[in-house]
Amino acid sequence: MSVPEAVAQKHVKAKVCLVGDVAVGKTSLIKRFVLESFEDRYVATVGTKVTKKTVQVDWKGVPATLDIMVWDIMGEKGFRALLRDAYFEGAHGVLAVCDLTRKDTFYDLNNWVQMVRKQVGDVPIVFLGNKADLVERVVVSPEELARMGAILNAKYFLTSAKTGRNVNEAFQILADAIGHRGD
Ligand code: G3D
Ligand code: MG
Repeated sequence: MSVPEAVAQKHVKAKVCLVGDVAVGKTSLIKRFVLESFEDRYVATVGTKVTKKTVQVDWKGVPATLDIMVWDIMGEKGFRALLRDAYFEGAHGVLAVCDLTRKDTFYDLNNWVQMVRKQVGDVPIVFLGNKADLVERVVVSPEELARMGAILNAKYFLTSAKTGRNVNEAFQILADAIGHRGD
């Protein structure tokens, strides 16, 4: 009688929410991460969309397959308190995105983090300074992001949904942080 050689790997699931001002690139980053594509045509969307991507992580030290359920906010103008509860309910981690070419979106990271902490407590948060490909238009420096990250206890990445720079890396670091906590 044959014995199966491979023991089934642990399989876990996590909810990740993207936050950040309108047009910073949240939907584009998700498309890049999940579908490995970038569409130049902007499609205004309404409601919330969830997509899934599977990555490998250490789950409290044990290798595991993690299904990341990625939640995208759409129509941020209508992002009222009622929607907020449902959006953040049970979130394990958050990617907070700003547009490196618009300073106000960087300052708003602070407000987004306060909202996240209020809604879901102390989950891992990673900052993404997005649109790093628009080199001549960048007005937010890596040092500023680093400082904000240190104050708000978040790692940060300079990303581009357009070129793909650091997109997988940012999602993986967040997945690793979620796996490290393992809850
Ligand atoms: P949102 O979901 O945060 O609202 P979107 O943002 O993903 O819809 O992106 C808003 C606009 O920024 C889109 O352009 C999109 O193509 C562009 N964008 C997103 N990420 C990047 C990036 O990394 N680099 C560059 N150059 N552009 C990016 P339009 O012009 O269609 O509004
Ligand atoms: Mg969007």
